[in-house]
Amino acid sequence: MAEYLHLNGAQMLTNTISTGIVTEFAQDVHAGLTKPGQKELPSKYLYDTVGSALFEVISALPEYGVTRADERLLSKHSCEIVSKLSPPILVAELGSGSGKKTRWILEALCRRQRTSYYPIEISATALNMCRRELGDLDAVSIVGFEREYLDGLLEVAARRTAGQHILVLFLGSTIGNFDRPAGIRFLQEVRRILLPGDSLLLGTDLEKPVLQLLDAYDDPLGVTAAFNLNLLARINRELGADFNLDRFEHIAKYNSEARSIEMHLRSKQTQVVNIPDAEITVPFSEGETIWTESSHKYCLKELFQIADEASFHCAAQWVDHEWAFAESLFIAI
Ligand code: AVJ
Repeated sequence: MAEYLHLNGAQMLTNTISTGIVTEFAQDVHAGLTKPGQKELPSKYLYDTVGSALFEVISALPEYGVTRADERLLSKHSCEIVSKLSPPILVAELGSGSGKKTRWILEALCRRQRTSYYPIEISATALNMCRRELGDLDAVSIVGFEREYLDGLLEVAARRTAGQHILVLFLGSTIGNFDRPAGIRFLQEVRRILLPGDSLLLGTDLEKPVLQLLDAYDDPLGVTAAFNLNLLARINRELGADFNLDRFEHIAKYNSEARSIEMHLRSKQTQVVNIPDAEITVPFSEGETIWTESSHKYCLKELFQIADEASFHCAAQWVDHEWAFAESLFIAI
């Protein structure tokens, strides 16, 4: 124990001596923009108050069918989905977003039981939207966790009473933001927190024609561009940086090897940006990009394999045919 404290203290000391960088956001910006080769920023930082609002608008765009497909499937099939679970169930959602599509699952569950619902979100804005959206469901008690997914899920698991099963919702194809190996590792971590008989409802966007994807991630109205550029605006607001947004542009490109659509911010000219709170000055050459997000697309078959690799059994799938998207129900084995 003493050893542990000692090591910990030493580590903290090194950190404070070498840098005055205080927030995790500043640390991640520092690491991503000083990386040799491709500069990058973690996609989770797209969702501040402005970014969360812009994502809601993206979800309403005709070119972006992901959220509507997810909602359609849940509105049509919630009763059938819930019928495959053994009660009593408590619900944990990784990244609740606005909570709109979760309503269908909660209503289906409420026909059988009072339901505890635990949204887990790093975005306080999204948590508030979700509380407002679902607050009217009388038979549902909502306790939100402003945490990283796995930390939040551990908290939920600690609240499980004997005989209760956990249903984890991971909707909207958020898993697509991980590359394939990291996605599997993440599901393995989720599985480690669960018990046999618990379940995971996983929403995934499916492979579709490249032109359709490019339109979905670079819409003509420029909402996705604003969503992406807001990350630089956020660094200006929160870290005192001097990004000139006119000197960067949003681009979407398909990575056929990874089967993912990528968002980047491309520097239109040679320039230097100061980010005081991340203690860096960042040079950009003309055409250089910051990689901000990857959205991986799946095929139905590989989801069975993914389930196996994470010690789940894929018990059922529901597919939307208007916009290729699937819900897969994984049961922990
Ligand atoms: C919310 C992560 C599922 O990857 O499609 C939308 C985010 N990025 N448009 C996605 C997003 C650009 C979205 N997810």
